Amino acid sequence: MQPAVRPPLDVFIVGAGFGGIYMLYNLRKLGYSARIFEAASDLGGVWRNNCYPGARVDSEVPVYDLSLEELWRDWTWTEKFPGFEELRRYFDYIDQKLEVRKDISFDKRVVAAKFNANMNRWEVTASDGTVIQSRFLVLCTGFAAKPYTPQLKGIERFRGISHHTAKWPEKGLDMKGKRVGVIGTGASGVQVIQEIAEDVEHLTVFQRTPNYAVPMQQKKLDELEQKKLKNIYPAIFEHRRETFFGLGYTPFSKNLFEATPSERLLHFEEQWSLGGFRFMIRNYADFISNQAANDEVYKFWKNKVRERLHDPEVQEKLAPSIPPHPFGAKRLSLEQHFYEVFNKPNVELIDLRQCSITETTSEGILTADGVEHKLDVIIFATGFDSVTGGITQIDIRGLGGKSIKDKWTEGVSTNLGMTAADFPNMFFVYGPQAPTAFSNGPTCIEIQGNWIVNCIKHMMDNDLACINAREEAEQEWRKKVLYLGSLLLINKAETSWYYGSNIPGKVIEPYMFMGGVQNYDKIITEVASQGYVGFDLCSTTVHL
Ligand code: NA7
Repeated sequence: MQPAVRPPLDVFIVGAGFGGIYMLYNLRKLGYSARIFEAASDLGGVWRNNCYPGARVDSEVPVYDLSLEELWRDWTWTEKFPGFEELRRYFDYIDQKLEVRKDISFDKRVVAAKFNANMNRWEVTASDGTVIQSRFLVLCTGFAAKPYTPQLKGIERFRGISHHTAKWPEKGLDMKGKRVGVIGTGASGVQVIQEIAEDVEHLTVFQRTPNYAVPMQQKKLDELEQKKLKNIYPAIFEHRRETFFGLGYTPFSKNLFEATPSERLLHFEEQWSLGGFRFMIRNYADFISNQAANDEVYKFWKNKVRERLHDPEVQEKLAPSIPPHPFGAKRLSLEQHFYEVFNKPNVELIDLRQCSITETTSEGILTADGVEHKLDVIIFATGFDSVTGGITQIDIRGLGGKSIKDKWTEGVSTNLGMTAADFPNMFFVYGPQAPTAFSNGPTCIEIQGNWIVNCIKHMMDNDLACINAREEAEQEWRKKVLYLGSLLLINKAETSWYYGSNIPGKVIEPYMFMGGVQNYDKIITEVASQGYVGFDLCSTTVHL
């Protein structure tokens, strides 16, 4: 039996996180029909899948809020960096206010999308066989939608429980009194390690590259304090889009060696104690492009971390004398008591650079020194096929049946980090070659979301059937993205999802626009105001 084909929608959206909700609400407000398919069973995007112990956001509120419809007026956070449970409640609250759920189908994983050039329509298929047609397709799949689990030899033999942090069981997992191994010490690893260390019987941390984690400086927030601040929230939201990382932290303009050593020390200490990403963003302007300046920052960080660790061997593993990569070349993580965990008698740190994993046994993990680490639970905190994975895991076919995955085999090319040539009427939010994850999520999503909504409106108002990015515009954009990446020391990390080098076989290149949110906003606004220069807009059907 053929699946039923429904009448076309104006816009079909994939994903019900911040991006999808923002798109849906704004499109609906203009009177367009729009629908979301979401693979998970509820709202929240990344906060639906990442429900491991300790999962929380690294952007502080209210900067992490959606600024939409003054939602913030009736919402009060309890923590400066909220955990996933509170973030899920925030999504419920958004639904209460904006009634988004009624236009979302949950437990619907989109597996394919095909552009019909005769009708200028996308035909989207879900894993249950549902087919939907729409004029426009907007992918809001998020930058961390495809978890990566390394294929450890013998993993099928392991008799205990194993989970990736981003595929954590919804009902949770009781690890009290268990022997737990965590592979990976990125943002997720840091969070889960510091959260469970107290409760588990024994924790074995398998670290490949030390994480340059900095203090989150978490804080409880009360209602009164937030109430007092609310009159400046509109200014905060306005300001965040004018800053490099969209977080509202104004960067520091001075170069490191222009400051005296004592001035430097005071500045480092100040940013360190203010917490969050300030130690990175408000650090000296040249630390991410000048190796000598970077070395000074690393030295400060190393000493701070070492002060908190008792065992010199552990100090050397977590904060090595010789940095494995420049400070900030990989995304820093925010920690609360991560380093103190390694002073506990029930916690063991295995440095995989000295002694790698050989295989998984039925009882645990065997390392190259012949030691079998006996485990009841293995946690893979091993990251994602980031930025592109959420898009390429869907079989998306544009003009001439060309697939997006094939298009990007030799490297990513997009126009403005929102569209791709030969994939007409398709947009993506918080994806490749945009400030994605090199910025605060909601800031980037709102900037891109507004641009896409306005573009769709322009098409509708002018009876245009089709918008397609031009190849030459795409090549220009790619050049810009690669050039901006080359200015930073970021390309010096051996395995980094910023560069795709964390995934075996993935093309190694900068996957994001690293030129700053405010600059990105200016560029895309200019393109629209010039009548979508770099795009072909047509009122008739496009054929290859
Ligand atoms: P990340 O930051 O990609 O971290 C993954 C971690 O897993 C990292 O420490 C990796 O070591 C480690 N890893 C990956 N593969 C292996 C293998 N094969 N063996 C051992 N260790 C491995 O992912 P997260 O989930 O922590 O964070 C992703 C982003 O999501 C984060 O930045 C936030 O923006 C939210 P490596 O450093 O590559 O040596």
